[in-house]
Amino acid sequence: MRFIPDRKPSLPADGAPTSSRRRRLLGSAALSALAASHARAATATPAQLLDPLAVPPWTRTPGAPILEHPYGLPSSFESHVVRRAARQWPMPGAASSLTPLADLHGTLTPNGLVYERHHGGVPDIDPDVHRLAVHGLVAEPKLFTMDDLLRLPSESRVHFMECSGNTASEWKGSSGLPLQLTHGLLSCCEWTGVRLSTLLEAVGGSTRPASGAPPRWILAEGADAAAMTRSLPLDAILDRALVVYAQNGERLRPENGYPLRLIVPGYEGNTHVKWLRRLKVVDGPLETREETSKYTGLLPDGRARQFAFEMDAKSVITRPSPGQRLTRPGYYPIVGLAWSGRGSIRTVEISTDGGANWQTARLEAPIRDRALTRFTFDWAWQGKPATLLSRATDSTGYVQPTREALVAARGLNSYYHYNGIQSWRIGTDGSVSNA
Ligand SMILES: Nc1nc2c(c(=O)[nH]1)N[C@H]1C(S)=C(S)[C@@H](COP(=O)(O)O)O[C@H]1N2
Ligand SMILES: [Mo]
Repeated sequence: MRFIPDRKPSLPADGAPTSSRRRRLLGSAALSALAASHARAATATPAQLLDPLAVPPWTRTPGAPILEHPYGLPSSFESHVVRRAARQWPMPGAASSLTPLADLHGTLTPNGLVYERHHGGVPDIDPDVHRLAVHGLVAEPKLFTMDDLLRLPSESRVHFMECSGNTASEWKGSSGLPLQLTHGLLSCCEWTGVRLSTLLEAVGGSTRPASGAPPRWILAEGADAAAMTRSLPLDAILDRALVVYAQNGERLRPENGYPLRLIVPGYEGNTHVKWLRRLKVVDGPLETREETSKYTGLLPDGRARQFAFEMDAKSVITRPSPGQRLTRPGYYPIVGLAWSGRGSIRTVEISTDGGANWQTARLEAPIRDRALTRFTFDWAWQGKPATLLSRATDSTGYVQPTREALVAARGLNSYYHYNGIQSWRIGTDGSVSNA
């Protein structure tokens, strides 16, 4: 069983990230002000320290009792941090909602904010009745109950999931939309379940193909009204794919596949079949609807890209982003997220002048395989117009392309797999827009 250890970020004693650039940008005035307040804190009497602090209403009475919400909720002051839909869907069951990336911190998406994409609504599945069939080219085909699966060796891994339709809004140029609606078909969770290879061992292994036989594929099918079905190249995903029953420490949410889903790290979201009820080992792709009529990309020469499984390296600045505002010139951290379906993130570069100059951002550890990685770049806004860009390079050396390069390679009939460099425009008034 594989175990990916966490690396702790190296922080100095005061807990602030090490950056001489940041110190330089903060300026000596800001630093000496900081030093002065520390000195005051050291010499002031307790009475002086408390003096300016009024006693607010919530300190004057006892707070709410325990178990007011047996399942906890965010603060009522955070009620704007919710999933949103980009448009009114004609059939609300076949729709998507997007993750509010600009309001999130770190790299894990809270379960209630994981983006949703359903083709036939969210089924209400009784886990005691649900079964997973593993059959086809295997030694001992089997029906698993949830209890059977919970008794198999499990592992927990952090991976991003991105719908291949994410950011399709930008194919034809800047959409003007905010981050949640351009990049919000993206989440990252700690998933817990059984490795696909472990599951296949539990059915006696797949029957060995004769030499010269076609490569093995596996068909995954969901129990929802859409019966979402995809074929996947088995040997490529065998050691990585997980059949999961939990996300971020609790059982899957209904909208994310309760009680069971497939996670194929790095592959387009559509292959992460939810409400999983069947895995069939086959000797080639079965050319289902979702891999022929959908989830292919029409190229300029009239041919279509099929089985473009891996999500190419991509990054986006989450702060500042459209809808936010810089209130005065001075220090701003430019923060964002980078990810790659082919491995880990090696570097993220930032330009604040529309791509003329690039500088390297800091990456926050741990930098995990096929997971969101957070970056920070220390920046001083001069109070003038600026155009902010981020560009990711992954562990294979692949560099996130410009929109122009993508269009040159794929044309304008493509919808899926848009990973172009995103630009945010800062106005003289500090406003941020997607222009
Ligand atoms: N059974 C089933 N699995 C499914 C889907 C679906 O509609 N039905 N949608 C797919 C698509 S297109 C995506 S992007 C992801 C979305 O997963 P999420 O809703 O948990 O974010 O699930 C995939 N798995
Ligand atoms: Mo998707």
